Amino acid sequence: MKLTAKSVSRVVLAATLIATTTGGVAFLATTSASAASTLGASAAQSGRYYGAAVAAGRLGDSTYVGLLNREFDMVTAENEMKMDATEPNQNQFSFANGDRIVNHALAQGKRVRGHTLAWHSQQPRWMQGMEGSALRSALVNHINRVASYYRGKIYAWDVVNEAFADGGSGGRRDSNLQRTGNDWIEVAFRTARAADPGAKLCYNDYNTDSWAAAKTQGVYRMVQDFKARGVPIDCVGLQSHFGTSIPGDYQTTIQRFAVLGVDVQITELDIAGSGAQQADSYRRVTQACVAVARCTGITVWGIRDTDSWRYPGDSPLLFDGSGNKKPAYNAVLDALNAAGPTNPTTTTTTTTSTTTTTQDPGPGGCTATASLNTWNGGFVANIKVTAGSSALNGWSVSVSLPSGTTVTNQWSANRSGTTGTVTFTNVDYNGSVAAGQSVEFGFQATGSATGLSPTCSAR
Ligand code: 9MR
Repeated sequence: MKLTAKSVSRVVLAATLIATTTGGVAFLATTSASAASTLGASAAQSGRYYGAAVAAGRLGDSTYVGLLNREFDMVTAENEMKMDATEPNQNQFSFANGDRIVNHALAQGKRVRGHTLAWHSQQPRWMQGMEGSALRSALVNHINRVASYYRGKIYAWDVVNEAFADGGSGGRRDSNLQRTGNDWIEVAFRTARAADPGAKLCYNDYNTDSWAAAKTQGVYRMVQDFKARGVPIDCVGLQSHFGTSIPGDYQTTIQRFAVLGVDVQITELDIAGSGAQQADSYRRVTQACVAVARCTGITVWGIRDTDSWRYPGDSPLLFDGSGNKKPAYNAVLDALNAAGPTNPTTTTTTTTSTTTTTQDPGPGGCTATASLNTWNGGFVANIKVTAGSSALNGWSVSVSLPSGTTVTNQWSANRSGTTGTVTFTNVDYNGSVAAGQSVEFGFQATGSATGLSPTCSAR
């Protein structure tokens, strides 16, 4: 989205949206009645996060960094991890500015949302001129390299940003990426999953806040389709760049996406206005999120008004230019505290998967079950290893693969073999499993998963 008066007014007219992601595992509050005094701590009481977009160029500003360190527990790079920033020349990668933000966040115990692996905008010049299969390959390479580089450090990636058209069509936006074929989005998600299996994978867009909007419906149909076909998607980001009002059906939008089995995250929140009106709008957004278990966090798109992409036309954030709390800040804090301490409901994964239980876990034994995300030509298998009635001090899982199937990578396990019977064993941190407890590992393969049936034994 470009910063123009037109786009901001369009947001004012059209927007309402929220998004969240959940890990399914919430943080437990340590007290039941005390109100927390920072955004991050108050959100954590209900298992959520409160984040901000951060610019590397402001990390030398002590007021800015003071607010960041004190108030927020999730960080998004405002521009530094986009395609133009990370691959300025084809196959030459540049992570210095992204690293400044990621390293600051991790050193402060904060988590990071990755933004963004694929977008029609802010492409490097070399990519802008590409099309067809060359562009598709460049896209896959970009996602592979960037997501692999940051592997293990990212809570959730905005894998694809703003791929749907504005207006009433509910269809895709025209772009060089879209013209490589309608499957480009699912290819992007599968590539990201393989490169960083531990990150949640989100689709992120604006003006998808109102349930009544055609654009919202288009994104909803895509997520529904992805879930039905096992395309890996974990979350939907509602950017939520708002005018002074919030769509009346915003919570409905959040709820409807959540029911599809994805987390919802509010990813780029900012709201025009001032004083009590702005505070009320921020309160309503916060309340809409905390009302839905799978709305797992909120990120504001900047810290002080003067840091906002919308300044000076709007003063849409929670702190004024001097770093003072605005009425909107207090409204958000109160709404977050009113929500806690409760945990977002632990969620069940509803991917299109087959689960096969093998062997009975006797004393000293174990079971292995496989959940599959399959596509034409490959699959990801997540394997759950469960100890029987006594603890394990090491485990080994064998999988017989159909002819023509080849393992390409694995995580949280060692592997021997790539075809035929492939054996996975625990790594140093997941070999000890208490009686009845489980650990998980996974692998990706090309070929078919037909008949995949893991067997587990203790080592
Ligand atoms: O806030 C970002 C601004 O500094 C950049 O100039 C702009 C370039 O497109 O991107 C802004 O962030 C956008 C985000 O990456 C995607 N959603 C819309 C945001 C505001 O335009």
